[in-house]
Amino acid sequence: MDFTLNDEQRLIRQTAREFTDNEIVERARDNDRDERFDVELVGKIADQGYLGAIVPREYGGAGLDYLTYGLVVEEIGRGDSAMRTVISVQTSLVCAAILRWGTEEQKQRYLPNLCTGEWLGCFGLTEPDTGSDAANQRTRARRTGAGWVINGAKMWISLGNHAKVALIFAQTDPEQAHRGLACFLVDTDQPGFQPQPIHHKMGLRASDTAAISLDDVEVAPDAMLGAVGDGFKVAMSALDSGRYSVAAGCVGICQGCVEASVDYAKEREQFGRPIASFQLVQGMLADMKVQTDAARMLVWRAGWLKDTGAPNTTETSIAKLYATEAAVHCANTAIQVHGGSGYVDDHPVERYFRDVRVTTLYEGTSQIQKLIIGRALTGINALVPT
Ligand code: COS
Repeated sequence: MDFTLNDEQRLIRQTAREFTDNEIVERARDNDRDERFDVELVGKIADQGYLGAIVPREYGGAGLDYLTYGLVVEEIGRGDSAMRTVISVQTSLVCAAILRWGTEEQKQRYLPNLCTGEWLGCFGLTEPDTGSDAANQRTRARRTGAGWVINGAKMWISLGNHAKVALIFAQTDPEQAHRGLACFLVDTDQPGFQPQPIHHKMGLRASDTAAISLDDVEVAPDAMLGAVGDGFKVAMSALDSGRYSVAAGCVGICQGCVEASVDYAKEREQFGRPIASFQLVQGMLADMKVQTDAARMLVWRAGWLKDTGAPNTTETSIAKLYATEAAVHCANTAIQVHGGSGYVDDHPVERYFRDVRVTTLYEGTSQIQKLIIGRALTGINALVPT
């Protein structure tokens, strides 16, 4: 593995860094305070090409490889996880699924609009009673003469109130378990599709999150992504991309914690000298730095594997597990370095701490990642009774 970035990758990373500092960082605190989903900023992110980063140019995307996509996501994640979530959902969960499973007609119809940000997309897998056990969908799809009718509910759906298209996972035949699942491309203007904003979240307050009810939502026969029975694989393959994106965003949080803490520790004086000169403070900075570098290496390895086309589900789970837990640790430690100043939102570490907490929960909890890794090690699926 050669991790030397080429000139183009360095330029793309530098551009993403400057864009983040100039456009995202300055709005992050106010958007967080106001729980504002900043549509104008999403438009600027789309103009940068980040919403279709990994989509080939022929469908309107930027045509980046995964490693380079990870560099962009890291930079945006350093600025604001709410905006990073927009990229992760749109690019990894929605575009990647359409790219992998869509017919040519579906790709032509959806991808250009998603890449330009004209349309946002959301990923409707989680339900009020279905989280880790993703195969156990309560949402039902019933075949009719004219197509399908969907009934059910989805929960914690990022971009759900603003999306124009929703990937909705539904069970067509409960007796088939995961082999009865199907994924539908649902137009959110369709009667019966009703999103409700979820407020008062601990973090990601500037991210749009919805509870969605689906009451007799009619979808056309050609609105299915893949075939009946492919739904679970559509979801899992999308999560292979989504987890990578979350992990890359968490490397950004780690990096942001290191930079903010080093700056603060060199400025802040106690006992007549900068706190950066104390060994215990340097110890905290060193711990953060080691975790940041280790997380980045794991993300780059997963990205490199994706780019070679090799299987990478386990390595993606390793990167997601490590990077998200490292980011939780770094955010907590960064507040320790900042002392009381880190307890208010004058410094980004307060927001990092709240925003990062969800990353060990969504797109598969840390426990689910451990089960995936444990299964790869032992060959035993711990979720199946022996
Ligand atoms: N890509 C494509 N297909 C995959 C896949 C992947 N990464 N992982 C599994 N599959 C396929 C398998 O090959 C299998 O196919 P067959 O039916 O042809 O044999 C099928 O999917 C079922 O796989 P498996 O037996 O591994 O399913 P499990 O029920 O054991 O999966 C886990 C368990 C934990 C892996 C899964 O339920 C999971 O990831 N849960 C967490 C869900 C999640 O992240 N929720 C958050 C929602 S997004 S915010």
